[in-house]
Amino acid sequence: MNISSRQLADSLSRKRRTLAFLAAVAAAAPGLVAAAPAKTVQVAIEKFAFAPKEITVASGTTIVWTNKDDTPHTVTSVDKSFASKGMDTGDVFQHTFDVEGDFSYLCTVHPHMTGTVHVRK
Ligand SMILES: [Cu+2]
Repeated sequence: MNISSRQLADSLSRKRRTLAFLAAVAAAAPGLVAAAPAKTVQVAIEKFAFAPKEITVASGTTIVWTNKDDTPHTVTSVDKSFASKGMDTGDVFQHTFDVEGDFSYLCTVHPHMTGTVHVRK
């Protein structure tokens, strides 16, 4: 495609006006333009349990699990949407929840260890 310098100049001018407009909107109402900063929430794996066992987060939140036991554990969702490898002491696993819903997970080494992440708007 061949773009004339005139078209290019028009296009750049439009982009500048758009940017100026967005900057003005951002200054007036930052919440409308900038998404809320991504949030991170910690869940401990401790004494053969997930703590907290149930958690409710906003969509877009990243949950970070940390194994605080001296025993290997996993974080494995029942619907297979996320799964850690075997986690040794101090290992972390993280997953970002973009889709609303209720996500049950367990430790595949100790299936009685269960947890649920509730993701809401
Ligand atoms: Cu386990």
